[in-house]
Amino acid sequence: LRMTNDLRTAIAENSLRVYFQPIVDIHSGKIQKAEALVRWLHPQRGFISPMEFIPIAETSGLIIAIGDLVFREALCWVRKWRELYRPDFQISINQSPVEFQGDQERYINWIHELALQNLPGQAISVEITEGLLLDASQKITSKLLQFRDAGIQVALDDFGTGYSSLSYLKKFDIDYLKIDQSFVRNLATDASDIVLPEAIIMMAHKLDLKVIAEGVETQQQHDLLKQAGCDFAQGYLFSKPLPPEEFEMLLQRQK
Ligand code: G
Ligand code: G
Ligand code: MN
Ligand code: NA
Repeated sequence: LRMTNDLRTAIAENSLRVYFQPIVDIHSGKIQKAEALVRWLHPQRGFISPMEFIPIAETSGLIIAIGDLVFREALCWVRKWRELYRPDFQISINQSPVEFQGDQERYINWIHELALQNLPGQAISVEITEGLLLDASQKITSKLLQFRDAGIQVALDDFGTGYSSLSYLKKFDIDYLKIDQSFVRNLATDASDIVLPEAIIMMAHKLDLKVIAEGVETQQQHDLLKQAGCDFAQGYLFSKPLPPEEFEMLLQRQK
């Protein structure tokens, strides 16, 4: 309860921060996208991980305000970065299941906001988890269609760790699979570990999906994934999540 109140105050006082982690096109080496990751700078406790406060935000309903805040912040930066550095730059936004299952009206507002700022839907993408697709309710389906119609892309986050709802990949219009870090971690130490990413990449491409590998920390992991045909990579090899001003310096340097 204490945490909930602190979190409510943090939102009101604008002390949540949005960091950005680069997503690199494996073939050109260029930063083409970023994932928005929220950070809470607590006045006494310092930075608190979203792993700790997102669950609290979900049960208290504050997740909606947090998601909207991340969306607005992402929009502001993606607009600038498309103008100055990369016309097709995209920022991906995490949507927790609770949040995604909420009111549809909210995403109508997002789409409206994009239009107001003269941004195409492709300026953002939404990361959801596999579990959501298992519950193939009308509510889920209509939201995915709503995104599709607006040009907003959809990524399946943490792919391979959940329910592996493979049949749903065909059924729903998904744009990206994000291979979970756990498949990337041992890539260099165990040669046979490339087998699963390879299979995921091959399947994804047959279904016309692009693949983003997460948690890429070493050049060796990167090279193996590149060889396997992976499209994008994200991880400490390139950069940890950064405050927007620092992220912008990376983009500027690559221009
Ligand atoms: O950066 P990392 O420690 O930052 O993130 C931890 C977890 O918190 C990840 O699973 C990530 O998806 C989640 N997360 C980070 N930012 C957001 C956000 O803005 N919304 C939601 N729903 N989850 C987020
Ligand atoms: O669940 P999701 O994939 O949205 O969360 C991404 C999480 O992974 C964030 O906490 C982010 O800070 C973290 N992360 C990003 N790159 C790396 C990496 O190269 N190694 C590790 N261990 N974690 C990473
Ligand atoms: Mn994510
Ligand atoms: Na992930």
